[in-house]
Amino acid sequence: MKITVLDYGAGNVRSLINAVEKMGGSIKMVEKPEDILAAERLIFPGVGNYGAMLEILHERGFVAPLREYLNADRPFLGICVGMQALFEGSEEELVPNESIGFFKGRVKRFRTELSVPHIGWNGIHIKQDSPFLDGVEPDTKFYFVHSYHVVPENSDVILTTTTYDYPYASAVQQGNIIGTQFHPEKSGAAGMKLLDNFIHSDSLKARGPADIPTKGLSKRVIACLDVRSNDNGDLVVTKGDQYDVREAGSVRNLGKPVDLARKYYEEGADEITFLNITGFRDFPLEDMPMLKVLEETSKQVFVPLTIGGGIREFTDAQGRHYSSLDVASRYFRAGADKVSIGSDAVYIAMAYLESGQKTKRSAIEEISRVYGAQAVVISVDPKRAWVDSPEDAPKHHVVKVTSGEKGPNGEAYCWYQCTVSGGRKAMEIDAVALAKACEALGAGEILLNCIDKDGTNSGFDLDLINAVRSNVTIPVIASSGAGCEAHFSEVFKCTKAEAALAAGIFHREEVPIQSVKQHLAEQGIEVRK
Ligand code: 1PR
Repeated sequence: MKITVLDYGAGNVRSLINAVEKMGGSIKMVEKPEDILAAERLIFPGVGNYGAMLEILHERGFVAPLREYLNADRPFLGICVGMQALFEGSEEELVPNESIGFFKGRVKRFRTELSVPHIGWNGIHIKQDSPFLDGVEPDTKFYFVHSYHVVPENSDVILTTTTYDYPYASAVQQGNIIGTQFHPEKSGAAGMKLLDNFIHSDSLKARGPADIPTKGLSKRVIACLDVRSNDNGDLVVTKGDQYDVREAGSVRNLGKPVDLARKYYEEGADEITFLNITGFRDFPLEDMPMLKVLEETSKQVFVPLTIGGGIREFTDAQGRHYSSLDVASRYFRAGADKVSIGSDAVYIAMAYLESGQKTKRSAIEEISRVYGAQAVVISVDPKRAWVDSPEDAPKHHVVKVTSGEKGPNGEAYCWYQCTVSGGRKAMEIDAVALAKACEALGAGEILLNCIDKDGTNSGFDLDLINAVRSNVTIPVIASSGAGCEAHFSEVFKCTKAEAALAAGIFHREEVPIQSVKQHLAEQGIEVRK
């Protein structure tokens, strides 16, 4: 079956193409308006900003043929913003452009105390018996990443609801027109089954109402691959102890990036993060192997992929300037769903805090504006700066260390000093101030490392995680220090972190991902099985 894909240039379409091809579909990309009406089955994947999406659809003359295609009730799957586009308008942006308006209703921002964006694996309560959902087991979870959701006027079009503080419509269907807020192409085997159904079912029409409830949002378990060239010039997964990746003078080699990413996907990792740890000094677009790694990984791994390292503006030896948006765009096209900004975020936040002005031109602001907040992760690399009391560091967020650990002179308090360039340079900003500033500038998630804990197997830094998580409303990924299954339940019970990331224990095969998940489930913590 030929599947036509409407790509308006935002986000990671490569993963969808790879997923459709894996399920036996052949791809035709929409190049001109006529291609829409010529489609047999049309998929409209959308990521990013609603207003930017609509502007491009209008500019390229796609709105009229899309309306005609939809009104003819021909097979259509809109994903995320590609579903939202079918409604009459969005709170995300008061855009001058008219929306498609196939479904009555609007797109609204989450109104909740929970962190927004809603990121992670969540259940779907099935409301229509649709061939599109055939084969979905009870309690199956799908991958969501969004700050806005649709509110249909007619509840009969709701295909599924999902609960994030309150239930909302997470998929809609009318006739052959289907929209999902979640990403089938990022939802592992369960999502692949839905794409298979869309591609191959003779009829997509729902057979009638249904009422199959489900469970809620999972805590995420993320596998992290620190990648760099070793001394022979091979790109390897490495791992440091407190950021020192050399052993007996050589860079530790723990495996090949694509092979390890696939292994962790198959073992049940909810996301994969690649950190190009020398990206701060090597311009990543010259470091083509990293783009290749993503391209190859996205053919085999159908959960979200984050890439970090070297996301910043750059002028090459020939004088050609690349904005941070150019760099990020290359990564998204290669298969990344999110980019993670480390060093540059520190410089951006410090400049913002000093001037009080948003320039709109920083990497955080630009990438977030074009690709959406959910695509911008801030990787924070703090280390403890010990003090005797909060008065000793009045400009910083000081915490009392509750683990019993003490500074070199018996200090019981510390603040978390941010670093740049892979931990090499300490800066005059603390992790809480950095996280708050980056949230204000449009970041969607915090990846919270801790140099003191990294590679120590001694557990996550709960004080740091609590300090940051209680000062932002975006999700926080706890990182650094995982040494056993119990450290994961501890971080989820003692903090409000939405996800926990580990590297060393997975690479050294000390703790399999499945036993982390099993342990969490036994402890009553919701996980994707
Ligand atoms: O500054 O934007 O170019 O980004 C560089 C990125 O590379 C940052 O995200 C930074 O965290 C990362 N990085 C730089 N140097 C190192 C290093 O180790 N020498 N890796 C490094 C940091 C990432 C952690 C690690 C956890 C879990 N490591 O996420 O994976 O601490 O480890 P564990 O479970 O083994 O304890 P830029």
